Amino acid sequence: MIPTIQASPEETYDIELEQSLLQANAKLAAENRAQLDHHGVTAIDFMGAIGSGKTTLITRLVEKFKDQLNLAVFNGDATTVDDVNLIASQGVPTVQLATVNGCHLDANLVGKALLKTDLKKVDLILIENIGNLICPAEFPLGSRARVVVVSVTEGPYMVKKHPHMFLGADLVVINKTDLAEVMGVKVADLARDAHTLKPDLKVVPTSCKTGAGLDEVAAALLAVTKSGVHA
Ligand SMILES: Nc1nc2c(ncn2[C@@H]2O[C@H](COP(=O)(O)OP(=O)(O)OP(=O)(O)O)[C@@H](O)[C@H]2O)c(=O)[nH]1
Ligand SMILES: [Mg+2]
Repeated sequence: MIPTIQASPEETYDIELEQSLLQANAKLAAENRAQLDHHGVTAIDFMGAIGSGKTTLITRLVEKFKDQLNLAVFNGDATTVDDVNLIASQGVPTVQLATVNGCHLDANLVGKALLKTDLKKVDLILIENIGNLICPAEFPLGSRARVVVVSVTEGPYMVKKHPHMFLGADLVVINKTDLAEVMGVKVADLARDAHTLKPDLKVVPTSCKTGAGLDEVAAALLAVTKSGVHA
């Protein structure tokens, strides 16, 4: 028998701290959203495990969008400037969000990045969250849509094991499908697990390497963006 330690509701010191933190974040997220809506700006938050392909997907979307929309990109990265430099080299205004906790972005940091962004000149902000499939789910940022990028190289159980992440998603991208066969992972099984959690969830298989599925992702995000633009 393997011993299990199950946290109990009486452990209130943990719970009280977490609740007030989450409430404070939710309030700031609502303020971010109000500010974005006021300017007719859409923000989209890209979450997913380390290395799932968030930055690569954002670079592909920047290529697709940059002639039709005014873009900005916020890159969550606690340790390097590699991602933000890559995006900046595409000629898009960027802000690096270097978290202290290293495991998720929060609405306070995003609010500070908004202060550094000329919202009158931006239509769409793509936000790369910190690589993590757990904590970011609890910290809304004020975005209009949340995208989860899961790659076949993470194995077959990632969707089942992280339900909160997928329940909070508006779009799931199953990336690196070019490697599915060699990984022995069935894309259809990952999609089924996502739909078991949330039947109406939009799921798009992609390969950022071959370009498969990227037009469908772009179309879905464009629809979200257009719905946020002031008439
Ligand atoms: N074969 C293949 N490789 C990919 C694909 N998408 C991304 N990669 C590669 O996967 C690696 C990680 O991609 P990133 O875009 O840096 O991943 P990330 O999610 O931003 O990673 P972190 O910022 O560290 O959390 C890079 O070497 C990419 O070139 C894909 O669809 N197929
Ligand atoms: Mg990245």
